[in-house]
Amino acid sequence: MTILEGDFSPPDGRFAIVAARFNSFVVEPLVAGALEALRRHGIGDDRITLVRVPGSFEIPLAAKKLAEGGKHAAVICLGAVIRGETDHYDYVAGGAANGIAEVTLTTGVPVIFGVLTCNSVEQANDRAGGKAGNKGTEAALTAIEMVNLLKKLG
Ligand code: INI
Repeated sequence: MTILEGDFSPPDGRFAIVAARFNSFVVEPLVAGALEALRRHGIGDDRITLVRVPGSFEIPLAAKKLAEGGKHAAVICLGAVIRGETDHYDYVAGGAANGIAEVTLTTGVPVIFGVLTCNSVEQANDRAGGKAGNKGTEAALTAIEMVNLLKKLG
């Protein structure tokens, strides 16, 4: 049997982070967690591109440009959509999720979904370094694993 899976050995290539400014009190800890994970896996700042966009809805377009550019091994998307009084939440969260899924499949570049979709600020804080960990860190680790897996898949 052949089993192929990515590991967390230091990967080659550049990594991009696309971060939404909306709900920055949640997104900035996600960015910090992602940067720390990349650095701890041997990816220096000279190999990291950080792109900021207004909100999570704008993440897919920036991710598409980066993925199509061919200079990045992976793109890590970070944002926080928090449910409010209106159905705007559903459009923003759905647009971000569907857009990111489309970009990763059409480009073949790992584009990681690190966009929190939460019912409350408390839930979001829990996932941005609180009791549920840091989803930015997890997104960066997922990017490293996928880059290493794709190298094996050829
Ligand atoms: N953007 C977010 O990243 N999170 C949100 O919770 C959010 N809400 O709730 O409105 C949000 N809206 C802005 C959106 O991403 C776009 O920037 C805006 O609609 C312009 O296209």
